[in-house]
Amino acid sequence: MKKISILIMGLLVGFMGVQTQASTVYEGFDYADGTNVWGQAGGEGWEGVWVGTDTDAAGRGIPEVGTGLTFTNLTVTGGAYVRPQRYGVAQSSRTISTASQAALTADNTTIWFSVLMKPNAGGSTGGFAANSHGTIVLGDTAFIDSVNPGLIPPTIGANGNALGVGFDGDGASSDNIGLQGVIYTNGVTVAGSAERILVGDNTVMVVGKIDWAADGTDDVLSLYNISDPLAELPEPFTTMSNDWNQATFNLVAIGSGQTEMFDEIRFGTSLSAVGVGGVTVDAAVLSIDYAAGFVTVGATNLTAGTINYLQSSTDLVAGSWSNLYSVSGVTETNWTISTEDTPVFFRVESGE
Ligand SMILES: [Ca+2]
Ligand SMILES: [Ca+2]
Repeated sequence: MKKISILIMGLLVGFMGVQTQASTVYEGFDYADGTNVWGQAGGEGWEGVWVGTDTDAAGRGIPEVGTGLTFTNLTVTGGAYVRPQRYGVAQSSRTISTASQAALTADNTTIWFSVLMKPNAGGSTGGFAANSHGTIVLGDTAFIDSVNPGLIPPTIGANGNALGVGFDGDGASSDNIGLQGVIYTNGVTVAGSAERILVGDNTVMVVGKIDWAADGTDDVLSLYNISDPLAELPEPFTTMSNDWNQATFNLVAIGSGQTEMFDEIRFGTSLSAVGVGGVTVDAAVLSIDYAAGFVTVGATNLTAGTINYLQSSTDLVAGSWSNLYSVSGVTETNWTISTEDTPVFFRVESGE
């Protein structure tokens, strides 16, 4: 990540680079492997524990803590939510705290979420991922388990409202599993299947952007398929709109009938708060020292893995910047410059 700090001759200037904001809500499923998800109380920004139901009389589909999902350049913790076997239909939900609800549901704001998802945990789980419609939403009502989400998304409870993302299996092959937006309005399901994307049985990182409008105007959900959390956000693969009164949205709900995995659930008020583009890089700190005929600019906090340029300019606001020196492979250096020249502003630029 590019980082710049500017030093005005005779004045020490150091400031921080891009800061990573904390998530408002986070769940990494950092619980003992193999334990029931229901009753777990960890993570951040929640109120109470995971609760749920499963229709398999033997309880074989009750979600448990499995091996955590990972994704390049995403910070992860603990295990993951996984249905160990396909039998029955499961629905789980957890209430977010009053403070989280207030932070995430205000009109005329944009919020973000991210989640790792995989249709099939693998192994001899009895799963048939090709049918998967495992879905995760933010809303006001939990899913019900009495309708099998084998061909359709999970069904929400009476008059429920929610929005999120789910798998869209075609029932034929794991390779054909898609990802789609799913929204619920007064209990009615709308699947964004026309804009589904193919993901197969892989771990996918989905980012959601929600623009909450004022009542009377549609709120907008945009979903992004992330290949690298540190790269620029791609174009959304789908957008869906509806005019919700989202102030009552206080549940994260998961519904599934196969062996789906969900992990690293984040909600926040910025993209960096959900793990995207959020690497904290401190800008170089510059110091300055004079000696007869020379000025020494010292730099610390450099990024060792990239090229760091000392640049100068004669005009801090409108001037162009020229490279004077460069270093790489170090985190600090001293540059000694003759003061016979006219540049009066110095900065470090990293990464190009
Ligand atoms: Ca995890
Ligand atoms: Ca609204």
